This record gives sequence, C-alpha cells and structure tokens, in this order.
Amino acid sequence: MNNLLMEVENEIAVVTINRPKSLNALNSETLTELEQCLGEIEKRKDVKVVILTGAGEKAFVAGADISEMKDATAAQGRDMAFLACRTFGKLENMPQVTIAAVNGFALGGGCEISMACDIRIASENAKFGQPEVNLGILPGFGGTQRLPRLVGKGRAKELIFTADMIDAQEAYRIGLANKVVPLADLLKFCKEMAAKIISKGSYAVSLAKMAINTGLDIDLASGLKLEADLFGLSFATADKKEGMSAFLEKRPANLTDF
Ligand code: DAK
Repeated sequence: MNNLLMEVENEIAVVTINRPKSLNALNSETLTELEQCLGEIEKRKDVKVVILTGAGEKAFVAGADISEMKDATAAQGRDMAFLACRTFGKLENMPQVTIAAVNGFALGGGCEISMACDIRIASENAKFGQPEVNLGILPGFGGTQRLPRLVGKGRAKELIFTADMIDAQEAYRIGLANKVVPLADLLKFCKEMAAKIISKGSYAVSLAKMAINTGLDIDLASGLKLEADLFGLSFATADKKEGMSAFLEKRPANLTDF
C-alpha cells in the first residue's frame, strides 16, 4: 500500500492515511487501497475496533485530492463517486466499531469520511468543514446526507452553504465530535475507548451497530421490530449466558465474541 499504514495490536486496527505532503487528501489510489484494506479487516475475527487517522500533526484528511479532480471527466467523477460510496459504506456498516481520530483538518471528503465512522474523537487543533461550494461543487461523499443526520438540518445547511470551518470545541458543541482531547493524547484516548468497547460483548455491540444504522433509515415501527429480532438473536449467545450469570454471581463477566 502506497498511501496507507495499518497495524493491528490488541484487536485494534489503526489505519493511517499517509499522504502528509498533500494533507492526506484522498485520491483514487488512496480510496482504492482503503476499500481493499477495510475489505480485509471486515473478515478478520481478531480485529474488533478500527481507528482511522491521518499522518502528521496538521491534517486528518483535507478533502478529496483537488489536483486529481481538477481535470477529471464526468465519467471519472462518477467512478470516483462509486468507489467512495463503497469505501465509506464499508466503514459505516462493517461489523467492527470504527473510530475517527481526527488529528487536524477534516475538510470536505475528510469531514465526510469521519462521519462514516461510528465515533469521532477530535484533537484540540482539529477543524471541520464542508468547503465544496468554494470549488463550485457540493459535498459528494455523503456530506449532504450524513451531516444533517448528525447535527440537524439547520446546522448542516449553514455549514455547507457558508463553507465555514469550525474548530473542535464547536464540533463537539453541535454533536459532530464525540470528545475533544489534546493532540498528544488522541491515539491513546481512542485506544482506551476501543479497549473498553472490546471488553463488552462484541457480538452484541455489532448487533447494536446494525440496529442503529438500519433503524435510522426506516420508520420507527420497523426499527423497533428489527431491534426486537436482534435482541432475540443476542439471547442465543454464550455472552448473554455468561454476562447474566456473572452479574447474579457477583463476579466480573468473561465475555468473548458470541
Ligand atoms: N487536495 C490536494 N492537495 C491539497 C489539498 C487537497 N484537498 N489540501 C491541501 N493540499 C496540499 C496543498 O496544495 C499544499 O501542497 P503544496 O503546495 O505544498 O504542494 C499542501 O497540501 C499544504 O497545504 P497548504 O499550503 O494549503 O496548507 P495551509 O496550512 O496553508 O492550509 C488548508 C491548509 C487545509 C486550509 C488548505 O490546504 C485548504 O484549504 N485545502 C483544501 C481544502 C478543500 O477545499 N478540500 C477539498 C474539499 S472538496 C466526489 C465527491 C466528493 C468530493 C470529490 C469528488 N465525487 C463524487 C467524484 C469531495 C470534494 C472535497 O473534498
């Protein structure tokens, strides 16, 4: 992989977009590598949480690669859109939990890829924004859909129509960032959060992720029915037996992943 770094330790995969000279801008090659990398990770039982971050101390991802996009034809743009849609969809719906460690600029496609993750932890120097209208385009990697779902229609419209950048505290205030931590502590914090999630019943966490993601795209009655079905499924697991026995026996639970 030319543009990505990946390491797995303690059931956590840290995937780093590694194009610091271009502030980790997403070109087609990087998106292709990311699609492959996530495709491999989603099959791995020894990875329970994925942390996505950017190389260097300045940027998470400063958007799609403008130098590549400038002369792209409509057909190339469409291919890139399908590629990004598949890649971001993997991040959003893979069985593992995904955490964006936002270590600087998260602009355009950078903000959008962070929103495809389950959780966003921002460093104090992080900046979020959807500056596409400055370039004569609109967000095309899901920003018009995921941003209003996260922060509400009014705030999403303001951010997208003005192209304003917001800092980490403002992103936290409006619900775009889950937490803000010093840059030096960012990865440590994300790994601690990952370890906490891994200590729970991973299968139950994965079912909860599916219920939340699917539920938000369907009506409430169907969502509640889905939750009931998945809840029933969780009763088939060894984790359910162990978790409830441990509670009643007043001992720590030894949860595995089913
Ligand atoms: N693409 C390519 N190169 C970039 C880049 C980007 N998005 N962002 C930064 N760079 C490069 C700069 O050109 C510069 O390269 P050199 O001149 O050193 O060779 C280097 O990174 C350092 O950047 P700056 O010198 O500009 O650094 P500053 O600290 O002065 O400014 C900045 C940092 C992040 C504020 C600034 O770089 C900036 O405004 N960057 C662009 C942000 C932006 O507009 N991002 C793109 C948003 S549009 C699609 C769907 C979606 C999209 C595209 C297609 N399809 C469906 C096909 C998404 C589009 C977007 O993301």
